[in-house]
Amino acid sequence: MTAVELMGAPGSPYTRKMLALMRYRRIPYKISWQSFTSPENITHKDRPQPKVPLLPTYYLPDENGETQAVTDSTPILRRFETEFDGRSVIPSDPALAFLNWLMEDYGDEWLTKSMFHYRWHYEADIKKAGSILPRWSNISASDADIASLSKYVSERQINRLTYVGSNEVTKETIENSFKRFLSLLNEHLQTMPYIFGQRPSSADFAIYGQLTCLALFDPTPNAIVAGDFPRIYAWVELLEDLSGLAVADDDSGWLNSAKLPETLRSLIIELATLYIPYLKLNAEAVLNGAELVDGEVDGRPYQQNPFPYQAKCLQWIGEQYAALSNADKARLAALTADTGLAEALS
Ligand SMILES: N[C@@H](CCC(=O)N[C@@H](CS)C(=O)NCC(=O)O)C(=O)O
Repeated sequence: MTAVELMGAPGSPYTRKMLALMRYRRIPYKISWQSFTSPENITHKDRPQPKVPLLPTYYLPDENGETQAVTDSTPILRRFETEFDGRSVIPSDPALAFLNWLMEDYGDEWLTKSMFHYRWHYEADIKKAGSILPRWSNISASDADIASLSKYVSERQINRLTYVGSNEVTKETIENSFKRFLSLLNEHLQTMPYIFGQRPSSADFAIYGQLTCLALFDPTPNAIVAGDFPRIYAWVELLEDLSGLAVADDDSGWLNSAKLPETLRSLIIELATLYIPYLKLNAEAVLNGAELVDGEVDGRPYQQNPFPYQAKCLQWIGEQYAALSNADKARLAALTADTGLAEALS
């Protein structure tokens, strides 16, 4: 089997999401530890460039066999579902697959606000990230060279806090939601080892990706996770390499979708009352060409720059929902009754 090629960095939560996914799925890969912020981005200068420079960047054949640089973990991992057999990360029941899509999106698009906020807001986190991130793609660089790169990377990322939505207005909302999410996941992991049962789904890998930063690396959130949620810390380390995990060849291992555990329903409430309302607020601002997303999220004032990509995320959620059969929609409604999901999706 030829190896899938990509460029990424250990400090990138989406790179970590995909590396853990490929290990679990036993997809051979070849990675170059680079980032677009490395001025000496030598390895990939001569390669096709992606439309939007993001990590990870994959180099995959298009329909004519031409190598293209592609980004965005969500569609790429679904492409892998069709190209590589076995060990699927998408629940076989369409209603669960829809909930999995939502949870994956929450990890990628909302939990990442905590990741970026904690990394680039507090002094201790800025200092650690600034000194280590540039070394991951330049391990033999001199300390003097790293010092200038540290400054460059830190200033660049701190300037981007505004796009992610971390500011004085949203700080408390982001931090409260992070701690609440940890409590909910902590409860859920006491009923089963993964979000959708006895085997990992793409939502687990998305959440894991963000938590590699939050739980394992950045000192402020690391203290919260390791101190108050040691189960989650342990879970993140386990997800890193599931290549040896035994999973059945058939569809078994997904939770029984006749009835969702209460701990999963609590996580769905978070999607319905925080995440989807946030996506709607952002999409409205994008649609109206507003200069600012300005409203309320989680009962508190919320402001950030409009984020067109996340307006697309809402559209994709709508398309996923629309693609469900009427019977699956009815089952989903029954499974998630009283969570607020039906209202959020309307
Ligand atoms: N939706 C994308 C998001 C990828 C992304 O935002 N990657 C970050 C790094 S973790 C990035 O490359 N940001 C731009 C930059 O750092 O220049 C995915 O799922 O892959």
